[in-house]
Amino acid sequence: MRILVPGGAGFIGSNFVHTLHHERPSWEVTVLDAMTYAANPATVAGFPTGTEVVAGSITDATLVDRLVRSHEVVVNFAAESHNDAALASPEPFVQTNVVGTFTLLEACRSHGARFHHVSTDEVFGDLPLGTPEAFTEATPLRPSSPYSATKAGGDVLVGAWARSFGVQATVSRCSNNFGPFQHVEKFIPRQITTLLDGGRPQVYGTGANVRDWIHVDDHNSAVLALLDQGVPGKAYLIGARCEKSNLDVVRTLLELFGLAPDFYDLVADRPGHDLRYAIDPSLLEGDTGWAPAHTDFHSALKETVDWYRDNEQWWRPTKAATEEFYRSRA
Ligand code: NAD
Ligand code: TDX
Repeated sequence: MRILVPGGAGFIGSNFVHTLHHERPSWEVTVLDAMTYAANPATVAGFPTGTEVVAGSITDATLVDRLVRSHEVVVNFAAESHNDAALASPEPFVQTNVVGTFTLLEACRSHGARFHHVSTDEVFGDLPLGTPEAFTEATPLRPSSPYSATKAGGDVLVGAWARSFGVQATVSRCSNNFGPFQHVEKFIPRQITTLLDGGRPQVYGTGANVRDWIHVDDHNSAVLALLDQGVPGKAYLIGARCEKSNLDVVRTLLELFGLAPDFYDLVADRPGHDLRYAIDPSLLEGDTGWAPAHTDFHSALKETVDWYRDNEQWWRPTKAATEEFYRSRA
């Protein structure tokens, strides 16, 4: 099997490359990645021997067509992925998340490739705080941010290409991921690396916003299950039933660092900040038998802290520019 992994140099895609190496050792893996600021050359340097890496954009129709022609399966992780970056400059999000998805779909249509598109629960907008309500496959798309609107745009293209053109395509919408190789702009790695530098975590608003956390390896095991068992034309939710407020997460980190529970700063809120995400993963569990392996959030978070402590050479080159981005927006 030859598999093309657009976005394979980013956080979730690079972990997927390692998952493939362990779970599907005979598969030939090609990564296509534009190597934006979000990709780390050290991630690529650590890929298993035999992984082919092509530098290029999913918006480049000629390149994408040539690559898809020689692969049976495409799993797309390529995206502009950061909400705060989309608020500062939305144009690349439209290009990559909408036009790039279109470009991949057209190539899959031409060459009959199986397509799996990795998306996010943020396409549903948000839920109220303090209710038991959760997103299901029946929840309507109601994106509230520039990032999630462009992800929803890509998702609906996939559904239309499956129905109208018969492309063998599935979509998965996952909750917030954490684990190794995540860019320090994101909430958990930002706070871990700030704490490693002796600084105080920076929490937006009151810290009451809730995210539903999943370890990146559990996300990727679900993607593999859907590649095998997903029904073309369907969109599935992936989540591990692990809702936490941002303050809960920060307090767990402070405990892991042996610091006082009030060692953090409340800072200006994100404009339009979604209140709460929560996933009901029953359909995925029922259809595929998938279950998450990292069910103890505290110990999975500790392992993630240890990874950043042990891999400073991986994140250090991006830390100062990331904090400068946040300072410039304050
Ligand atoms: P990331 O920003 O870490 O990685 C994205 C990768 O895509 C980077 O390597 C980047 O260089 C590459 N890329 C960007 N534009 C490209 C282009 N035009 N052509 C080719 N490559 C390009 O993001 P991530 O966190 O790994 O997210 C991957 C996917 O998973 C995204 O679609 C995101 O919406 C989705 N997702 C992420 C999370 C999360 O918590 N991180 C949760 C649910 C869904
Ligand atoms: O410094 C911070 N302080 C803070 O309070 C940062 C960076 C974030 N936050 C808050 C905002 C969110 O409520 O933490 C929460 C998580 O923030 P992000 O890591 O930026 O993630 P989020 O906006 O929830 O989106 C993430 O999950 C869904 C990914 O970045 C998306 O790619 C994915 O689709």
